[in-house]
Amino acid sequence: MSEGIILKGYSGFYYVQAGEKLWECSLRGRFRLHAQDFLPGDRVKISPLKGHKGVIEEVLPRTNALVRPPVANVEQVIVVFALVTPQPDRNLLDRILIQAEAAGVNPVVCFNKADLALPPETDAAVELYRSIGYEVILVSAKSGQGVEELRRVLEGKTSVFAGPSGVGKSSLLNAVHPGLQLKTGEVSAKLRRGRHTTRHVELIPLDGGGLVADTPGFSSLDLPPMQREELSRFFPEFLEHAPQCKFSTCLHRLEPQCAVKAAVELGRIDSKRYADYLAFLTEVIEQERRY
Ligand SMILES: Nc1nc2c(ncn2[C@@H]2O[C@H](COP(=O)(O)OP(=O)(O)OP(=O)(O)O)[C@@H](O)[C@H]2O)c(=O)[nH]1
Ligand SMILES: [Mg+2]
Ligand SMILES: [Zn+2]
Repeated sequence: MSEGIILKGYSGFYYVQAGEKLWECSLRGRFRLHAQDFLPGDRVKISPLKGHKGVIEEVLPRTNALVRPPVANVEQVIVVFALVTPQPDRNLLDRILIQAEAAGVNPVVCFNKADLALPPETDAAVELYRSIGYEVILVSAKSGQGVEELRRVLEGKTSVFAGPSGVGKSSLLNAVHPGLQLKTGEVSAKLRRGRHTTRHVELIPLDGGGLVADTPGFSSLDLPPMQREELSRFFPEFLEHAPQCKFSTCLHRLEPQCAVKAAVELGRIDSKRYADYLAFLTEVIEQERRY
């Protein structure tokens, strides 16, 4: 038996890389009812059949798994948004950051289409997330700006791209890895959205070592299950203010003498981030009721 990693699942088969070889594997009968338990990124034991065909015998324990995109054993999430076309959906960006942190995966924010945006606009988005403490890179699949930096970020690690349709995830991978020829699609002029060109999650081995998943874009994402008190830990910029709140249990919403709200009013915390926090808090409280 040899050990390998699932690169993708497609119409009942799993493509497993073991050593230099790519195996087309089916599942043992007893696994077939649980096919959703096999994700790209899963480490598996396979026994070879004829040629490049094999059977998955066993799946090894995971270190983590993301819900969207569904990939296991991830080391970092590259959160890809376009600076324009489509305009960044900041609420979704903040959700993806929370998902990554809750799964224990390092996020890297990647703003693409730098060639289309003017400096004041680009600086605002980049500076905001940098000031919070996130690693941010500014790239253009079209002009090549930042592509070398992205290549270095991906080298030797298992990464996944996450973001909406049309932001340029596949285009960036094509730029990072010449010769790849992943399909890319226009952004609809009418709907100002991407057209869901990428249909499946696929881990791609990189020349410099490492794997990166190209993934279908998505526009909604549920928050991970948590208690209401936990939410603020996903907003690192609140941390220095929260100890000055009058109540130690402050949810930074309606409570009097809240230092977080005061910081928002003084412009020390971004008001859109705070608005996302409040919207997420409502959602978390609704979720709590359902458990
Ligand atoms: N101007 C400009 N256009 C870009 C850039 N990157 C991608 N595009 C264009 O944006 C459109 C969408 O690119 P894709 O790579 O298909 O986007 P995607 O994120 O993979 O989309 P899905 O597969 O649908 O999730 C295409 O028309 C690309 O040519 C860029 O840096 N600058
Ligand atoms: Mg794509
Ligand atoms: Zn408070």
